Amino acid sequence: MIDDATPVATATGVEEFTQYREDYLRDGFVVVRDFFTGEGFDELAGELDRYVAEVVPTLPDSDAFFQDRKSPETLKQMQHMVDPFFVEYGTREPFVSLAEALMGEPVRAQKPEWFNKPPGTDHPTPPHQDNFYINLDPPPLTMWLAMDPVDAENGCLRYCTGTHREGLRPHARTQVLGFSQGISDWNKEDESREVEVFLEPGDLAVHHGELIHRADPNRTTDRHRRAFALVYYAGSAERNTEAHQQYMQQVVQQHEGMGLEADG
Ligand SMILES: O=C(O)CCC(=O)C(=O)O
Repeated sequence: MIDDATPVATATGVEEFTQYREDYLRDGFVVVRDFFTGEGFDELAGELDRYVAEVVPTLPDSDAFFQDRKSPETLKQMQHMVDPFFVEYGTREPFVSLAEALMGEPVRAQKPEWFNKPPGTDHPTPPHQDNFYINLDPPPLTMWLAMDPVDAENGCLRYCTGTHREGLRPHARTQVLGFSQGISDWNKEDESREVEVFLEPGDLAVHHGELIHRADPNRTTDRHRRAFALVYYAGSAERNTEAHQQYMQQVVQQHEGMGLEADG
């Protein structure tokens, strides 16, 4: 059973985005410039600020990750955002139409996530494949909307082109909160296939759930690297529940090892 996504959503503008499907299927990612700008972007940015100020202080440790819990400005990740504004955000246009165009069938949306690399923090994103965490067939896709300018200095995403066509790689436990598992046989050839994804606010990167990706730490002293993320499941997707339970146990073990309070 899949209980962590909306029911299959209605999309009304799929044709506008079918042009991106060929590149997505070949490379495992696409970048759509100026995807979400203007009033929609400003509203989202304002709601994210409100969520950070008002909701995050009420969340359990397992739903909002800090580099240093005692310093609110080091907030680096929000999981499965739960208030009324966000809970069904993934059913909105233009996100849901792009998801359906890329997936080739109607989709379901997970609750949104938010990723930051606060300035001056040593917080790399280990190489991983999202479907090692999510365990769906067919694999999901992730949309990553830049809320700040993103470049090599502040920790842009790095996509390993074409790796989504080669299956899941072995993962092992990491010390990075929020990314409990990383690829354990990461090598020079993977690195040679990497594409750096530089984005401006409102640009969107979308990656296939089995595309290998990672990001360096933010090496700047004054620039955040915030992104709003939506994960979509194919309407027909089935979960490998055994693999998923195993992954969830690994997350719990990581959180316990780091002294985090459990959710619920
Ligand atoms: O923001 C990051 O550094 C990583 C995000 C990521 O791995 C994802 O959205 O799948």
